[in-house]
Amino acid sequence: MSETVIRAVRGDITEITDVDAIVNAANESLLGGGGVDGAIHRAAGPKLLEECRTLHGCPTGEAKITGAYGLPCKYVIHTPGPVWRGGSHRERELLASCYGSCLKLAVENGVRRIAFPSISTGVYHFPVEEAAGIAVAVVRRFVSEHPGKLELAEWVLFDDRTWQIYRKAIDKRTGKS
Ligand code: AR6
Repeated sequence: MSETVIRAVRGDITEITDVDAIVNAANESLLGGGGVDGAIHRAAGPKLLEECRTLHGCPTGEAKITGAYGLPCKYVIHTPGPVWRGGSHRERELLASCYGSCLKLAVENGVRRIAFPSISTGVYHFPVEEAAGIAVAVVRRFVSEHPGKLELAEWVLFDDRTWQIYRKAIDKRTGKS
């Protein structure tokens, strides 16, 4: 059984062509917004919003799946991350739950290659180092508990600083640095 590749790449998640699903850092309405959510809806086209309207929102920490329409993948997995409010409002637990919910939905739908953005670290202000540590830990645990299910789990990071932080979090856990 080949091992799951876990990596961080720099780029625009709407342009990733070699995955089955991309994850959207959404809000509870699932009706679009700014940041990566806005970019995903723009690239997918209006049919994505039409499908999202049928879902009636999603609680923070959970996830829902839709088609990808104009995007070069099969599915979009939407997850509202927690807004950072100082760290004592279950933010860490909710962020971990976002990653866990997305991964569970992914394998239930036969997704073998998945790309995440940096959930909650934009307008929701979750500190990036901590978010990266949580994200990498949840993905690693899931992969070890579901061997052979995923070929690739990656983060596609828009800016250089965020990319470097996720790279470090991944390297730390593989003992590379
Ligand atoms: N590809 C990859 N990453 C991106 C892209 C892109 N095309 N565009 C932005 N990012 P944010 P959040 C990065 O604010 O903090 C929306 O309005 C961005 O640089 O998009 O979870 C939703 O509707 C940052 O590193 O998501 C919600 O209301 C990361 O994506 C709210 O924002 C996440 O930033 C969610 O806030």
